[in-house]
Amino acid sequence: MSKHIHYSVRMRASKNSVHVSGAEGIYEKDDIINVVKEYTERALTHDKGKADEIRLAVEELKEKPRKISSLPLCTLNTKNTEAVRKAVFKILSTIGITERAIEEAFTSLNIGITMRGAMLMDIEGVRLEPDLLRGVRVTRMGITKNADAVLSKQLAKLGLKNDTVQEALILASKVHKYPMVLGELCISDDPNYTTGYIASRSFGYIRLPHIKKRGLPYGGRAFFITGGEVKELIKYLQTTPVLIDNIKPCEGTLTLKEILERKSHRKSHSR
Ligand code: WAQ
Ligand code: MG
Repeated sequence: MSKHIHYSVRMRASKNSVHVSGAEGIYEKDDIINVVKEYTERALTHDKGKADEIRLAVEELKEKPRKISSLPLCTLNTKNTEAVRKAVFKILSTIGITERAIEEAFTSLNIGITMRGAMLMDIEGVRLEPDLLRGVRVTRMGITKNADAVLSKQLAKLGLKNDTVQEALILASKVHKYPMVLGELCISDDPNYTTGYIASRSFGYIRLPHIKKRGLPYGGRAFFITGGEVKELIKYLQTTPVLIDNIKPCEGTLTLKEILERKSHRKSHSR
């Protein structure tokens, strides 16, 4: 099985030159035709309007995808943007990200400009990505059929059966496999999608309901980075193929206290 050649399949759709939808994954040859069909259908029936241009890329991967587990997932019981801010400061500061950096990330994500990729920020809030307008795009990630079935089932149990959660979890799981990445803050650019997340290796993927007010058409991602070679990190994010083949637990809603206690447990176990 593992000797099979893998392919990266990516789709980007736009209408009047404005991005409307995108999707990507890593697949074996026999699945390519169905995936291309599925992605094309998705682009033609998107909420933001029918695409007038669909770009598809199918590329043989020269490198064998690295197999990883997903981050564990849970949802914080936040009721409004203020509660989200408080929780984000609390959680991210326990993993060494300064308040200044967190403040900087929130400010940059609320200016109203949507970047194509993510900001890279050191723990003091200094931006490290070479192209400050575009950011860094994470690509070449996917999930195996088996893991996808397990994840869909777990998310369905939580009432979370949607592509948005699944795709964000796959992306974050790739990103946080890289030791230089300490944490992440993400806000969707979809005006109707008001749940964001923070992610880190120690806390996993924490969904944050009400991270933004409904109607705001912008969002973004900030990756908080600690010492190391930024060029190598960018290369990993953009080109190293990563395939999720194992799903860590997906849980329901937790309080901030429960989440913070959990980290200290994990830490003491791993010592
Ligand atoms: N690499 C880096 N940054 C990206 C990428 C990528 N592949 N895709 C999107 N971004 C940046 C870009 O600035 C977008 O504007 C921003 O992130 C948000 O992207 O569990 O849908 O695709 O319910 O709008 C969170 C799900 C959904 C929370 C996030 O992001 C949950 C989402 P979107
Ligand atoms: Mg979006």
